[in-house]
Amino acid sequence: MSSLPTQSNDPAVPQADTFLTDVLAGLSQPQKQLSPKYFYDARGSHLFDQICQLDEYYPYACEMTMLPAVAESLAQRFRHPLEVIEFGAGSLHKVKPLLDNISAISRFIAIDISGDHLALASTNLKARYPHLEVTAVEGDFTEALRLPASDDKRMGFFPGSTIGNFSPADATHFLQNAGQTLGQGQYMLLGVDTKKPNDVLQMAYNDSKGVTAAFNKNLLVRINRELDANFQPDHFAHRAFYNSDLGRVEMHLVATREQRVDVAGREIHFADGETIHTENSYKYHQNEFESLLEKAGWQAVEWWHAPDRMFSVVLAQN
Ligand code: AVI
Repeated sequence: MSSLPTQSNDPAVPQADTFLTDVLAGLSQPQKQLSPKYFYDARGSHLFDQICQLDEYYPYACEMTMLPAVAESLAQRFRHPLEVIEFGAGSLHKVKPLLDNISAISRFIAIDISGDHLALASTNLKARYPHLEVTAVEGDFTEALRLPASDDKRMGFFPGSTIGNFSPADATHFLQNAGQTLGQGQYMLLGVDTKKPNDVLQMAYNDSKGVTAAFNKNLLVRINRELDANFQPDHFAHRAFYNSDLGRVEMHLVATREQRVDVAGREIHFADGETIHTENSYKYHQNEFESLLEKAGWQAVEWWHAPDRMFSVVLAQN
């Protein structure tokens, strides 16, 4: 199987009509909502990379600081050829500490919904690690996928606390599917964001430069471009807050006036102050996340924690 270019893992790739159906269904709910998976067009992926460089957005820096030590400890555990499969791979920054420290890694398979972004990132990765076999798969990593056959051990890699963007039920479903994709007796390395004081979360999701606000509003720009809609992004405001009852940061787009928007010929009404719920970012205690893993057929094998437990990484086996 050739390592490049990006290949499409058919039914999983979101088609324009799926996007339209999802958007119309989401905007027809009493609490309007849009899936955060649609944030990541080219501009959205770029804005997310910028978020990761912000001082206020601690998850990226915490995890990047932890990963070399995590990788050194994994290098002791994995001494035979190991395939690493990254789910929702994005810019492929996070895998570099693994590639730099775990010599057993024989092949890297990157799965992401944003094909163009992934193809470019894979080409750059291949240039930096010329001996590594790199396969880029454009697809919906939340579904079970068919990987190229192999006898090597496999370790799924799901960093960045992206698992927090799923509801606990969807996270369980994702972990079950990942278990099917990887096979029995395989491993999964996950970044998990932890519960912490409200003000830290408040700053992380309401950054002073307004990058998170631009990331949130870009969803409307994307809908305008791809679905023939006429949202006026300036008529919406970014809102993010920690919902302590549900243990999650919520992001919304708030209509700053009453308005009507046309989406592919369908008129959507917004009352002044009405919101579109665009993202949840769940935060977990270690025991809560272990229960989630167990429900999905995984066992935590080893945990690593950033200072003050600002962020955690866990290795699980199924
Ligand atoms: C990708 N994901 C883990 C990010 C998060 O923190 O939930 C997305 C994000 N949303 C706002 N800032 C970052």
